[in-house]
Amino acid sequence: MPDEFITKAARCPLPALYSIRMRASHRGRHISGAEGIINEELVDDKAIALIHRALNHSRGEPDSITVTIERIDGVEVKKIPALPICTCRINSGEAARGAVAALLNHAGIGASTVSAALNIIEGGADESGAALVDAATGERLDTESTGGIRVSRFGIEDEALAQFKVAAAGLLRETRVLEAVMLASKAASGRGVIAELCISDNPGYTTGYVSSRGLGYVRIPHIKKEGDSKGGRVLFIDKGADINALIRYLRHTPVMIDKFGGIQLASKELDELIGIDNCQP
Ligand code: PML
Repeated sequence: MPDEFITKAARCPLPALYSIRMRASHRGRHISGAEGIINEELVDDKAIALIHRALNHSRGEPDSITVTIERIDGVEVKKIPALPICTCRINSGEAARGAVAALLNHAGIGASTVSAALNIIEGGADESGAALVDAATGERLDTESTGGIRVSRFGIEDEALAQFKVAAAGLLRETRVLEAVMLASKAASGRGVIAELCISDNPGYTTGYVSSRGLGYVRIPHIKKEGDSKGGRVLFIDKGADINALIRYLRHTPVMIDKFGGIQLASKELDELIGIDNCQP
């Protein structure tokens, strides 16, 4: 049959998937970034939403916004489950620091590596990506570029998203949490990643998280003071990991979350979280 008689639907029986990524900056300083993997028919709306978000960010007005839209063709999309979500009961900055150290220690990361990670995040280097840090020594492993490694090309399937929305009803900043959980879930699925620590660089957002495959996604309120725009991510990496392969995976492999991992809305004591070894009820 000549090509012109083959309808678009027959050539593309499944809707095409697109990776969409936004990055905004002001004089080279990172303002915001966001992304998703979405069906073709959502691309216009998502692009507009990302531009709107870049223009209305509490870190300031950007002078450069880049939106990249890329069709995912001929590449296998890896499916992963979302990490389960829970919140540690915290009422002070000091308790938050203690919880970060205890949770990471539970994941096998020593105190000196935790303080190396906090120095990177709070050093004010304004990195838009994640720092990769040797879990045993605290040494920085991503040396080939500045700005860290952006964990990229991830999305969530409709059913898992619908389950998240029902379960997270009533949660403040639901979209921010969802995006962070998606990123943390992709990061945790990378070979050699032991755990992650994230502190938001948004000056008005004081909840961060520690995540790992064993702990799940543990939210830590009061991880920084209101008004502080220093933040970032550190991924703690196992000694024998193939760093180049891991960086390729984190940046380029398309990943879809196909299972919602559950969310516990009521916060839990640190001891309880460490005792049960993940966020599942
Ligand atoms: C960010 O977007 O700046 C990081 C978000 C961390 C979200 C923590 C949470 O509330 O679960």
